Amino acid sequence: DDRKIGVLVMSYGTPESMDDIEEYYTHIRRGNPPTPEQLADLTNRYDAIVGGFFPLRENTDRQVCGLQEALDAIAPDTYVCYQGLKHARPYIEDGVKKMAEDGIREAIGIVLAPHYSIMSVGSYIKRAQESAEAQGLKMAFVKEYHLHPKLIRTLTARVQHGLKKFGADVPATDVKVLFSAHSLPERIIEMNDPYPQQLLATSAAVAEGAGVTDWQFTWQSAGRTREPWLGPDILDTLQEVREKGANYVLIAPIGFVSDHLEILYDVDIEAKSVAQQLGLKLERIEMLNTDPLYMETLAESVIALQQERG
Ligand code: FEC
Repeated sequence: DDRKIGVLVMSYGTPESMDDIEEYYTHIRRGNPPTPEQLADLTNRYDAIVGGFFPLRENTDRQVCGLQEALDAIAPDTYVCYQGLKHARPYIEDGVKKMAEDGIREAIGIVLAPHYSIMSVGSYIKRAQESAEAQGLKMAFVKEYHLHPKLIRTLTARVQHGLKKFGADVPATDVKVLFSAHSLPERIIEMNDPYPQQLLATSAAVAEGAGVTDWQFTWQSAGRTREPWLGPDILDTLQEVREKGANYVLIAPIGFVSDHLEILYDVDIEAKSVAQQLGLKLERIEMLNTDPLYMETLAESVIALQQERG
């Protein structure tokens, strides 16, 4: 239906099966195949979380359906959602092509990541924009939604719920809250990238909403490359807060919106095991996945941009 407005929902992407890990990893590494050791290491991490099942794929599918429903509830028969992944099929370019084939002339792009960095959301947008131009499609993009009131509200509720995970005899004031997000190479700082500031703004708003005063922000999941990445890394932060006397830590990975490798392995297995060695009790907030307030955040961001466009 060419009167409908396309919505390209973009997400990181995950392999379809264990056999696809090499192709996926090669794509992330911009065409450079991983060494056998690197491939084995990544395969082992997927094995450890799921053993042949990739939760991000299903979660992204559900989020796209959830956004479609949220859009239909606010503006029936107006928007139609498509999926485009950064590192797996259907790629961003496949999603744009599909919209064009379906006769869509005008579309909005949005990424399933709330904070803008030129190296993250910026690169999704660049690829979508280039392909839209090639297909003769008019596209506009939601760049960020990290302070949308409904996003803050649902993250706040999740932190409040998380604070109770330590049991009735542990008062919330005894818990150190660590907000986290995916690290990026340090050179984004020289580019004046808004990513670190936006992450701090979300953290501060959620901490305030939840009445948390003892919190800090830390990075996680830094890439395995030679250049320096933004720190402090979560594993070092755990050690530091332990040395300063913390007994209970709640991780709030506000830079992510789904259960996937960076949560189920990097936090739930790796960080938990370091915490255990340090004698720290560690819990984490539940990820958003298809949280209705998150779906409304996305839908309202899309609609606001479309209205602005006129
Ligand atoms: O569950 C899954 O299958 C996918 C989990 C996953 C998510 C994710 C999110 C982000 N990444 C970001 C940046 C980078 C940069 C590099 C990089 C490398 C990897 C590797 C894997 C991986 N990332 Fe990722 N990322 C996920 C998975 N990421 C696997 C490769 C092995 C490794 O280093 O661990 C470095 C690329 C290079 O080598 O040059 C940079 C950012 C996000 C959060 C925003 C978003 O979702 O787009 C930023 C989920």
